[in-house]
Amino acid sequence: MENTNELNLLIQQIWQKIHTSNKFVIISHTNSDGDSLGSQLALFYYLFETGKIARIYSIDEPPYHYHFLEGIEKIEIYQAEQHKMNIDEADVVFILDLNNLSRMQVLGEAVMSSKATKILIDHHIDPKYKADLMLIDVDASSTGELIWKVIKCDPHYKFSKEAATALYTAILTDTGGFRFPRTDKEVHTIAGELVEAGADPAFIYDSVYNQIPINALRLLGSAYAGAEDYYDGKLVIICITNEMFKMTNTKEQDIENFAEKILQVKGAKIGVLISEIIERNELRISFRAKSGFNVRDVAVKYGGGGHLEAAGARVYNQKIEYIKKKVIEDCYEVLQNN
Ligand SMILES: [Mn+2]
Repeated sequence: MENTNELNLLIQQIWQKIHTSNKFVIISHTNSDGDSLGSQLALFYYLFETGKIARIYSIDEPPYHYHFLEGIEKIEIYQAEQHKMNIDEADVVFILDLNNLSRMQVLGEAVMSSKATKILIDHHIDPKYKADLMLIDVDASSTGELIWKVIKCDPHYKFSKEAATALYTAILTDTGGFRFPRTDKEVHTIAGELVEAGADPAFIYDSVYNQIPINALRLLGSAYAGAEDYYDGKLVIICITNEMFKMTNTKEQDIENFAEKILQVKGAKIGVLISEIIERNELRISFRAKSGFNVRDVAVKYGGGGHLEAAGARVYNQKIEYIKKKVIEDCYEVLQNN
């Protein structure tokens, strides 16, 4: 959203709605990440600490390297028989870091059929769901940053250590450790306030990033060894085949954060990671780019999406060599247009 005043008004409106409501449900996307989990938990703590009733529902388990977050056990795996009533009876359902409910299976259906006020808070473009209140700011570093702004409307609230840790984690991870282009002064100011409220940067960094299993390190080694570069090194591609997963005894969850490492190569403007997930006959394509190179449009061609500089797609029943060749061609256009 371009208009700051409009945005601030909306943030105030959302907080007013919180202030006058009592029962809340919070949901976010599948394949949880630091931003989705941190945003959900921070909002949960805020609601809980100000005397509201809040529940978090998910359709999958949070990854192990986020288990250090206080309150992670508050995230309940959604069971219609047990939980649908709570969604029906909620005053407000928050939809965080997510703009497409159709990917949420039964949980998405339950939210859509509920009479609750739906509030969507997100920083991705092109929403596919229309909520009652939509706080979408594509310039925000993370959904966590937007949650921070909403909570800051409360003149009486002081961030607890738990809420601060959750939000710091959200911002840390969605800025790739304060490195991505949208990491501005404001992001650092917010982070500073969160540290003041008790978030421990070294502990959080260590908990999130320094947790890779030794086998994942071996997989990364073989992936690095096979890296290919094109167009004077502006494009670097890494493929992880089923064979490589097998050789190192690793799985899909072991490749988290691999894609962004590609941009560490000198001169690389676009990094692509293609992973073969044989159980689903799927190729998972992750795109990362330096500022100004729009890889989102490439991801969209393959039925995916994301941010301008960090996007992804999944294709099915295709050969890895064929997709790689096509992606290389598509990236040429992005490099040309810049
Ligand atoms: Mn996010």
